[in-house]
Amino acid sequence: MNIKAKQQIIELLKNAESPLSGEAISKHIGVSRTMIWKHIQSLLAEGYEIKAIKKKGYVLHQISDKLSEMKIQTQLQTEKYARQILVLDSCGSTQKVAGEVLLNQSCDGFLVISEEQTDGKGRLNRQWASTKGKGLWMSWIIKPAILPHEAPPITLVAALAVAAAIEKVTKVQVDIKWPNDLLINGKKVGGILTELQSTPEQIEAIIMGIGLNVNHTPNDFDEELSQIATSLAIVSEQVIDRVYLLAEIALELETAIQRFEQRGFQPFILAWEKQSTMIGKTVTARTMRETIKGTALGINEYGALLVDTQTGVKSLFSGDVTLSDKLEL
Ligand code: BT5
Repeated sequence: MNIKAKQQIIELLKNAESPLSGEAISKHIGVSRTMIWKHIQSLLAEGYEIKAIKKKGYVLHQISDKLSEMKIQTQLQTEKYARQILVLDSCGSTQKVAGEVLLNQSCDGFLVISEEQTDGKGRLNRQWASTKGKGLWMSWIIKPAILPHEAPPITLVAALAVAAAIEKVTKVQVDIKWPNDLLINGKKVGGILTELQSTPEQIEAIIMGIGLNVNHTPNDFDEELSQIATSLAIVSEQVIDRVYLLAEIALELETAIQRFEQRGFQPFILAWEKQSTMIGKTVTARTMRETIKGTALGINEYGALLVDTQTGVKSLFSGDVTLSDKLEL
């Protein structure tokens, strides 16, 4: 359906001081009254509260917070990212849906986003809680011009980009925890799950899942999660416009990944280390093979975490790291 016409209808209704008839709207934007009616039905389905007052016309009662392609497209400043979008009301996992999208088309910057996930995933098949209408649960299909062995730091690049967007929108400082967590005040506000589809020679696609707790109130988390998780609304004490935040994430992500393709991870190292409060602290790191304790020194050009242990400096390529005196996240 014509996105521009729907935007025009919303703008007209927003600025109107009295009800606007279908005929008046039709004259303003130059489409038939039947089409106006169809557009209004579609806006209602997107969650806008538009009332039809008999013999007078339409009134907009409430702008909807529901995600829609129209709203997202209106705010985007990107070249490629999120220019193709699939917006879902509910799905198991956006990662899975993105994988299916990839089978049919292979577009760089394609976004799958859902109001709710019934089977959201973290790393190693852990569960990711994805409450309806409260967060940004999304998967980006990215086709970077890099070699497979250059891919691992892309998660850290994305974490920096998402942190920058959050800070711009909420003015709250974000801490990034190696390798894929976004924390605020020591609690997890978001996580990133990077899945690579690759042959030894070339990357076919990266499906980058980003989950962000946005407008949750404390009651939206179950008891266990409420100990370790928070949302942007809780920490900033305001309701966040999810579409605005998404548009900022898209822009930061597109810019950062372009830079990563051109110059590798080196230009991100200092910024990453500055954004992470863990550097210089005593940490416990659990990998598939071992648990080590030591001082987090920083990261290297491959995105590995460098930990100074009693037996020398170790580079970690995957795993979970916690401050030695903190709760597990
Ligand atoms: C992550 O895994 O942090 C990656 C999360 C990625 C989620 C996105 S949402 C869109 C896309 N589609 C998906 O199906 N997934 C991606 P990990 O580091 O393994 O952390 C998982 C752990 O975080 C869980 O074991 C919980 O302890 C905790 N957790 C689960 N849900 C959470 C939430 N909503 N907020 C904060 N922490 C959560």
